[in-house]
Amino acid sequence: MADSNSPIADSGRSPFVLVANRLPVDRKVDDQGNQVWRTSPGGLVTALEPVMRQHDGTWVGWSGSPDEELAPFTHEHFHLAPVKLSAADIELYYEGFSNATLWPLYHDGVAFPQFHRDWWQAYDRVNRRFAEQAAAVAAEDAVVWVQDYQLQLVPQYLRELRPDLTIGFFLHIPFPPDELFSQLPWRSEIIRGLLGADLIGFQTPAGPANFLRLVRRHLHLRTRSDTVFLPDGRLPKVRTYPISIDAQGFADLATSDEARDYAKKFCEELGNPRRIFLGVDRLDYTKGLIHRIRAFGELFEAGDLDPDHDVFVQVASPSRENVAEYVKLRDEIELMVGRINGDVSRIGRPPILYLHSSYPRLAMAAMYSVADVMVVTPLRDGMNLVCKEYVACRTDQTGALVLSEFAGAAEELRQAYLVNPYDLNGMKSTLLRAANASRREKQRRMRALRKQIFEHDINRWADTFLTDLAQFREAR
Ligand code: GDG
Repeated sequence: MADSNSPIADSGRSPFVLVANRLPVDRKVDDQGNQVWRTSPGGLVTALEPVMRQHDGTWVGWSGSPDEELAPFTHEHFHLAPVKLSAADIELYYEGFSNATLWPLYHDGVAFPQFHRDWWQAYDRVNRRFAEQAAAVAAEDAVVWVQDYQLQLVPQYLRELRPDLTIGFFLHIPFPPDELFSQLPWRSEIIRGLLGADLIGFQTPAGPANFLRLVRRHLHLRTRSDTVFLPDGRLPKVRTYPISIDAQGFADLATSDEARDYAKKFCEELGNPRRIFLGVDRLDYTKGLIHRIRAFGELFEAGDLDPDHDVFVQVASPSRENVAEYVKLRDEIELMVGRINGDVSRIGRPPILYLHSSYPRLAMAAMYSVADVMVVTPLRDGMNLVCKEYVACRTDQTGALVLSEFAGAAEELRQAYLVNPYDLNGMKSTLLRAANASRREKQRRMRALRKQIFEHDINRWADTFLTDLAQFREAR
């Protein structure tokens, strides 16, 4: 591939290895028509870049294309060690077990999790492959940090292959209670897989509590406080590390001239409404889009919101379009929005602007900076970064955040307008309360939210996790 890539450095072994389902790069076509790699935008990539640079780190992950055999290479500050996935692996391990078994099961079962033995076998096989690649690129006594629900067996396989390594694991989505998790036919295997790590991190305190209970119940192991006692003498720790965003980066983006221009045009195109309500989500059934749109439909139909002056903009970025539940959800949403707009709209002014599309980060920051009310109402969410990005972009301390109690972020963002998204009337009245609050009231809340987010940004999250992991390494 024609690119600035160079083969991986020296011995190809790194003292720091990150393992995630996807590599932090996407393939793009440049002006000359060549295929090149571009670093993907995103909080995790931004946060880990300095760590990767400082430790000459290697990132293990899938390139995003099926059946592609790629040798390790270097792009910008990242050494990349690709893991090959066949079309069948993608269907069974990724779309199947990861996104149609684990994803719904770990999100309160808001959609039915499907259990298929061949999906599990593929998950097991692919996890082993990721572990083998990590083992191949990790230097003696290296630190390896494994990310997320697609790779829960990697810590154990990696430990078997390389007992010298220090292994951390972080789960980005909720970890479910016993009552749900125990449905999983392979529940003990997953718990054992995770216990290969020295440190297991979750988004909220419910994670460690649920996990430790399962360890006692299914593996009959002793636990005390945040520690598991394993028969081989190892003592893995289980703790909470709420993830965050590059708060200053978002604030800078939102105040840039380009974002201000974009925001101005955006408002003009909307007809400069009195109030903008905004939702930004991946199109996912966990994000509560149906409940949210229904609430807005009722508010417009009842005249509580006025289509001449109020608009609800919903950005739904395309996601997992090969998974059946997601196709169904998209149809349902489009039917609902069409009905509401048909019933309520005036010519040229639909009350709900539904955008099934992805936008550049600059556009997102611009939209956040002009949204009077940000509506983040997932049915269950590990953390939710969108609400934190909104707060970071409110450099003038205005705006109101309506936030679901079931987002991990609600544990920290107590000054948001908290709602139960299943309680339609409660959600409607809170939306109106947030929209009609005095400027003073909104500023008081926003100031507190901003303090929290700027003091607990993504760098602090990564530093805290890696410092704890290094301590356990010393203690070993
Ligand atoms: C998982 C967990 C946890 C969305 N649309 C566009 C776009 N985005 C960006 C947002 C935000 C990110 O995607 C979404 O992050 P969330 O946290 O809201 O949700 P998940 O994707 O479900 O993430 C979640 C997270 O992992 C981290 O641990 O918080 O609970 O489910 O950054 O801005 N970005 C751009 N265009 C879009 O159209 N550029």
